[in-house]
Amino acid sequence: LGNSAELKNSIAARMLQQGKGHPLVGVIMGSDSDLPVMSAACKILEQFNVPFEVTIVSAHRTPHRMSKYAIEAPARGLKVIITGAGGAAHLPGMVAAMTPLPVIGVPVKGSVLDGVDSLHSIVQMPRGVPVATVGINNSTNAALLAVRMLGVYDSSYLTKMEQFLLKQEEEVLVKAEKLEN
Ligand code: RP5
Repeated sequence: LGNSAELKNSIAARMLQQGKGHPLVGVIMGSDSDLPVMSAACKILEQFNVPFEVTIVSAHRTPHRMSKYAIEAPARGLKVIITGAGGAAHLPGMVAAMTPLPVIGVPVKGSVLDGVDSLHSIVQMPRGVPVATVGINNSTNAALLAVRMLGVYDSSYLTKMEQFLLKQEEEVLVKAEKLEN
C-alpha cells in the first residue's frame, strides 16, 4: 500500500472479493483522494486478520449507493462500518442514520481548514445518531476501535488486542531505556 497505484489495485482487489468472502468490517470513503489516509485502517485490519471490504461511497455524489450500502450492511454480515470523509463530511452521519451497526468516522484533512471542517461535520451529530469519531486522519485508531468492537462477541480479537497493547508497551519501554542509558 505504498503508493497511489498500489492503493488503487488493492481497492480493486477488495472490491472484486466483495460478496465472495464474509467481511466483518466495511471501510468506505467519500473519494479515492481519501485512500492515502484510509489505507492505514486497512493495514491494521490485515494485521489483525479481520475480514474486511473497502470501497468508495460518497454521500453527495452517490447518495443512492450510500443508502443501499448502509441499509444492506447488517444482512450482509458486516458488524462495524468505518467511514472516512473530508470537507463537508456527511458520509459517516448519514450512514449511521440508515444502519443500526456501529459507525466509526474518520475526519480526513483536506487542502483547506486543516481537517477541522471534517472533524466538526462528523463529531457534531444530533442526539440519537452516534458516530464514534477518531482524530483527524487517524484511521489507524478507527481500525483498532473496530477490532475492540469485534472482541465483544469474538474473544479471539480481544486476545489479539491484548497482545498488541503489550507489544506497544514493550516498544516504548525499550525506547525509554535507550534514552536513559
Ligand atoms: C469528500 O470530499 C471526500 O471524502 C473527500 O475527502 C473530499 C474531496 O473529494 P475529491 O474532490 O478529492 O474527490 O466527499
